[in-house]
Amino acid sequence: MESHPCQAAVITPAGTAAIGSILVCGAAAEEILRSVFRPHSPTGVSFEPGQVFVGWMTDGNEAIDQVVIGCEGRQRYAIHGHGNPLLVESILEILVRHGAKPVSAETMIQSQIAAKESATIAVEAKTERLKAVTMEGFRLISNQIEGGLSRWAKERIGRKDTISIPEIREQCKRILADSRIAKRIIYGCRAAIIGPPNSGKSTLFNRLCGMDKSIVADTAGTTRDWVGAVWRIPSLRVELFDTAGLADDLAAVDPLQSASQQRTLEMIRAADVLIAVLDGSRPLNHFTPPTAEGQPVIVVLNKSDLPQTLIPDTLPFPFAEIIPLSARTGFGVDELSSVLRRAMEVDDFDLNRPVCVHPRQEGIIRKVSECEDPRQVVVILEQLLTDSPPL
Ligand SMILES: Nc1nc2c(ncn2[C@@H]2O[C@H](COP(=O)(O)OP(=O)(O)O)[C@@H](O)[C@H]2O)c(=O)[nH]1
Ligand SMILES: [Mg+2]
Repeated sequence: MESHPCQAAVITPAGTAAIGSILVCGAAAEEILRSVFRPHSPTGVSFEPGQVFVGWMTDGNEAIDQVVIGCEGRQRYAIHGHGNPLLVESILEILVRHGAKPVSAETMIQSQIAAKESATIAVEAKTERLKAVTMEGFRLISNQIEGGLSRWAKERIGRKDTISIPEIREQCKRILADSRIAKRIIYGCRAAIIGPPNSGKSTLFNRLCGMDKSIVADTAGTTRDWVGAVWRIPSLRVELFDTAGLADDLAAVDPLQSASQQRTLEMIRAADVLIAVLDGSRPLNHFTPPTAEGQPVIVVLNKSDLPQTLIPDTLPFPFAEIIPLSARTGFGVDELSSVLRRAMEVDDFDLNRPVCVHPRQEGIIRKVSECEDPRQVVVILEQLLTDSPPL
């Protein structure tokens, strides 16, 4: 990779946040910082590893933002300022005007690590964890560097004379299955709230996302287009979608209703899990969720605050879980979060398990699982640890 005397990268996610951080690295980094950073301390700064300084980032005579600079290592400094994207952009722009090259966080980390070590999994993990949407996801990825997938591969290579092909196959199958669950913890999952009209989908959606985003009304067909929001529960960031109620007679009413039924079907296809909301106070009339294969269905028997007439045993479709709930009063909502975690298999998921956190790793584990020869297994596992990092 091309080395530049100073690279600068924003390392906090895009958008408004409490803190915005910029990493500045390279032989010219200290000189650039000295010309744009005005420390509070009258005795000045010595940019030694481990030191932290408070002061102003300046543009000529103008103070732009009060920041903390941490000297993370030799020629490696992290500027932590306020999270307003305009401030972060301004600081980056000042650094660039003084000679720094703007790069993406991924490029910065890859060039840093690639220069020091050849541990491919570490490079992949450190870049991939920038995208983690939960702390558990971040930890799960970090664990793969010393433990997890790295340790698993090293142990297999260390015991190369006793490798059993059926055992390796079984382990690879397990790693690939766990990787699917890991992805949900790292990147989140999508849940579509579906059901017949008027069952309380929008009421539940509003309660889960904590705001009145979807219109609630007694009129069937009120929700025309899907509405999305984020619902955070332990180890999961759930992208929730409220959808138009599914009913054949609505689709026949007019082109608009037919289009919104179509949109609901698209959301269902894109979801990892379906939350089918039924009105427990009425008998169910011709409703079967159009699920895709392997897509768990959680049935919510809504309106539990009213006398119940819907009998769960009579439901004409398979489902993973069923819970009574009242979207109006909030009864059962906490239970729904536990049920969802269970359906997504993230409950009790051991964050030290070996998992793939990069498509290259997945490709290699797949290759290992198809291997017939123990010697070939070792060669491929060595590639897993030492291939050049993908840039
Ligand atoms: N009693 C009761 N009424 C509810 C509950 N949830 C929703 N409703 C009512 O059911 C009607 C339809 O609700 P809405 O959320 O718009 O249903 P949607 O068509 O499935 O989105 C509204 O009058 C809601 O106030 C509930 O838990 N209990
Ligand atoms: Mg609705």
